[in-house]
Amino acid sequence: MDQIIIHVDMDAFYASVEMRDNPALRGKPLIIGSKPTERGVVATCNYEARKYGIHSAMNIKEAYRLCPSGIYLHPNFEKYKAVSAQLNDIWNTYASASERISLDEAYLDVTDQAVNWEGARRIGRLIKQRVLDEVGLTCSVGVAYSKTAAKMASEEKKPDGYFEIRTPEDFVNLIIDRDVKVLYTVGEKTAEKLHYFGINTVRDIQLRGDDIVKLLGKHGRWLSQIAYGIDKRKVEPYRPEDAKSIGRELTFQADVTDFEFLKDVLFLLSLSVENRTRRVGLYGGGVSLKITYANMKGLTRSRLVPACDSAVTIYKESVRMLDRIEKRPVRLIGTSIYNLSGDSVRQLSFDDFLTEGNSGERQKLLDELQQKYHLDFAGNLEKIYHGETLHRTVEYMRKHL
Ligand code: DCP
Ligand code: MG
Repeated sequence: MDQIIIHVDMDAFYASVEMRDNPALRGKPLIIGSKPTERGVVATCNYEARKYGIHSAMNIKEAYRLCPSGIYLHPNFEKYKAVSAQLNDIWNTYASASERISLDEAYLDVTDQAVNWEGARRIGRLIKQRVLDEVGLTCSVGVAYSKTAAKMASEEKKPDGYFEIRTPEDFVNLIIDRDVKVLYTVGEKTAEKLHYFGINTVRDIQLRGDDIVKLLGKHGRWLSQIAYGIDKRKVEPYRPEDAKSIGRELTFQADVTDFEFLKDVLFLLSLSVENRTRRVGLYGGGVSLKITYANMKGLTRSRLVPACDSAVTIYKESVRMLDRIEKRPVRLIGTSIYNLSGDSVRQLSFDDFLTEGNSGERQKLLDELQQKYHLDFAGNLEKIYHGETLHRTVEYMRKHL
């Protein structure tokens, strides 16, 4: 055995923190995200609410239709970040390398500390116990020979789960007849494509390796490896705040000369950056704008800002920089935040992400955008955050200028 990896993932994270701190919420369907009267989505919900079919990223109106008796709360990011820091302190004790994926999830390389599988089991159990005793929350732990298998294992017995996958054979036996979506990196889009070509299960991927490489290229090669349980990736000691920046950029199908349109695009890009930044619980100390002109000449501009994770700020700062550059046809535009840190000396209270200082403005900008281009995001903003949909939306907007 080359490595022993633990994947730990909190159960219904935001919702569990709220239930921990307010016993009155326990045992009832609890949905964290927007309120039913607002526009927005479900960030997460507790397991009682999941029985009604509610899940992350669902339109809040749809959630309300499924469960009008549920309790709907705004998220409290500051609190989740503090809890996340506590969790990391516990996890990291047992790992030679720890890779934070989001506020509630990490890979731990425990090869050295564990020595063998019995040792790994002790560590896995200990982590669960300490998280419960010291933080008052449950988590699910997967112990395995690879990252993919460890993630699979932690999901296998959720919530409050514990599961081991010691060998590639065990991994393959577990998933061979499951839908391709079970594999890490197979999202809705890829699954749809594979299904279309009659590749439905992991077994089909094994059998049709060549087709899959033809169909998906490099991603296909990865999938045909992972279908046999082969994953040599190491746990990369990484904290999201070590990343240099979080950004989003977009190349247009045809060059853009209308700078007002560019501003609208910047708002969508800013929403996407905001989403990613909040998911990892960080703030930016600066905003930067990137442009590539039609003649391939590029430029970037940056400005320092107070701890920032909001789309409105990213947008406004980017627009301010855009106003000051030469107006020539643009081929690519991007915005990002940099100088990332986990701490904020906040003037704004984040108790509630929709009553946040500029949330009225955020909604106003969204409404204007929708009217101008005859769009209806109603709860579908989550989709915009993914590159492909963002790209399609922007091209649609351009045609409806
Ligand atoms: N989150 C979010 N938007 C999403 C998905 C997740 O804001 N589309 C937030 C809320 C979650 C947290 O990230 O509490 C962790 O995400 P997970 O996918 O791990 O979901 P949970 O921890 O809530 O539930 P599970 O028990 O399935 O892990
Ligand atoms: Mg989780």
